[in-house]
Amino acid sequence: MAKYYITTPIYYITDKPHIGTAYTTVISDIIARWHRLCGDDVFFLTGTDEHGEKVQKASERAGMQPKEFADTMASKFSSAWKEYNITNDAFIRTTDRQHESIVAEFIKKLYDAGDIYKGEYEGWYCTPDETFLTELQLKDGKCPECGREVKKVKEESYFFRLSKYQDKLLELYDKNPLFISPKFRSGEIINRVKGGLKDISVTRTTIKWGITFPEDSNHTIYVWVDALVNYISALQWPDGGNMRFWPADAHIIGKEIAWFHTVIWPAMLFSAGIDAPKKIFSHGWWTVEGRKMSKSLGNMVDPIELKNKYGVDAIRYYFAREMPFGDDSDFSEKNLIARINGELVDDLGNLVYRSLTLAERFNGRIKGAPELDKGLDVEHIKTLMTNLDTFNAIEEIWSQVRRTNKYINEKQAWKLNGEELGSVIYNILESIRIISVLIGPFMPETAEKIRAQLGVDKQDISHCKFSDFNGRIKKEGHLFNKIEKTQGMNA
Ligand code: ME8
Repeated sequence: MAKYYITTPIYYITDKPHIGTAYTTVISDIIARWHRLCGDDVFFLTGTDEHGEKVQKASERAGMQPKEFADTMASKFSSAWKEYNITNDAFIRTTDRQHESIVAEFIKKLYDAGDIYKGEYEGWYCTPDETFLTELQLKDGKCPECGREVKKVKEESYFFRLSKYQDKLLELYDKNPLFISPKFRSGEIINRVKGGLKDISVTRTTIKWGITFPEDSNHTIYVWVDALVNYISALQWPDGGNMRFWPADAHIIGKEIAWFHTVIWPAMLFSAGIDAPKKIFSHGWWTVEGRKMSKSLGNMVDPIELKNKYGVDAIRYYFAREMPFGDDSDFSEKNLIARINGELVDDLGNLVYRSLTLAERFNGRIKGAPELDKGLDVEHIKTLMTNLDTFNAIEEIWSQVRRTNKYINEKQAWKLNGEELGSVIYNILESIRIISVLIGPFMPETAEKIRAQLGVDKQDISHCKFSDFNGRIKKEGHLFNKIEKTQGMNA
C-alpha cells in the first residue's frame, strides 16, 4: 500500500476561517480522499499557527491571555472543518506541548550542526505576515506582499546559515522539476536562489509569545521556524511511528508563502539531516467581486454562512471548479449560483432524477452492451489528480455527466421499451454509478445520496469500469434545489 502525506498550511488564529483558508483545506481534503479512494495509506494534516507577534498583539486587543485567545480561535477552525466534512487525520496546534518540545529539539539540531550563530538583526518587519524584510524588498516603504506598514527592528538575534544551502537547494530543484509546483512558479524562486541567499534571523528577543530558544532563554524561536516544523512534529519526529509518512508527498499552500516552503523549509531540513518534502504546490488567490479580500475592506467571506445557505457540497464543488489549476480566481455569489443552477441542478441533479424515474418505471432486465464508456478516461482523471489538478479532473468528470444526459436525449429513451430500453437504462445507471465514485472526494454527501438511490455499496476506484448493474433502485427527491436570484447575498 502506497503512503500519501498531504498538508495544508497551519492558519494564523488571528482570523477566523474565511474562503481562502477554507479553499486550501477543501482542495487538500479532495486530494486526501482521492488517494484513499485509490487505496493509499493517507495522512492528512491541518492545524493552527498560534505563536508570534501578530497573535500576541491580537490577544492583547481581545483582552485575553494568548493561550486563552488561541484556544477560542483554534476551535473555530476545527469546527469549521468538521462542517465542511474535512477528513484530516490530525489537527496540530503550535501551542501543543509535544510540538513545542519537538521544535526546541529541531532547532538544537541545527545549532549542533553549526548552522546557527549569534548576531544582530537590523531591518524591517511586517507583523501581519511575520516576515523580516530588507530595505530593498520594500515597495513604497511598505510590505511588498501585503502592502501594509512595516516597522524598523534592531535586536540581538540568532541566525540560520541559509546561504550555506544555495547549491543543495539548486540541486533539489534540478533533480525534482515538480518540487516547486505548478511549474510556472518555479522560475522566479530559482532565480532568486541563484542570485544568492542571505542568512536569516530565527530568534527574537522582543517577542515573548513563542517557544524558548534552548541555547539562550532570552530568545524565542521565530514563528515561521516554529510553524514549518509542524509538518514533522505532527508525525512525532524524530522516531514516532508516523514518521513513516515522511517525506510529505504534497504541502498545499497559497502562493504568498512559497518562499518559506520551497527555500527556507528544505534548507532547515537539510541542516537537520532530514529529507525534503516531495512537492510544494502553491495555488492562486481568491479575490472577492474583483477586490482583494481583507478585513479592512470588510469583504471577508464566511465559509460557514456560505455553507449554511448553499450546502456544503455546492461550495466544495465550486472551489474545485472555479479556480483554475494554480491561478488566481474571483469569488462572486453570482458565479456560485450560476454553477449551482447550471451544473449541479441541471446537469447532475437532473441526470440522476430523470434516470431513476426511467429505471423505476421499467420492469424488464437492466442489461446491455457498454456504450457510455467510450469517452470516459479514468486513467486520465487519475493522472490529473496525481498532479493535484482538481480543476481539470472535475471538468473531465463533468464531461461524462453531460455525455450521459446527451445520450438519454439522443436515444430518446422515453420513447423506448423492452430490451432496447433495458440497454439504455443499463448504460445510464452504470455511468451514474461510476460518476458517483469519481465525485466522492469532491462532494462526499452527494455521492452518498446517489449511491443510496442506486442501491449500491460503497466503491473505490477499481469499480470505475462498466460491468453488470446490480443495484436496487430507490428513487428519492432532487439532489439539489434551484437557487432563485433573490436568494443570493449580493447576487
Ligand atoms: O500564512 N485566496 O497563515 P495564514 C486563497 N501561518 N487562499 C488564501 C487566501 C486567499 N485570498 N487567503 C488565505 C500563514 N489563503 C502561516 C502559514 S504554514 C507552516 C504557516 C490561504 O492564516 C492560503 O493557503 O495567513 C494561504 O497560504 C493561507 O491561507 C495563509 O494562511
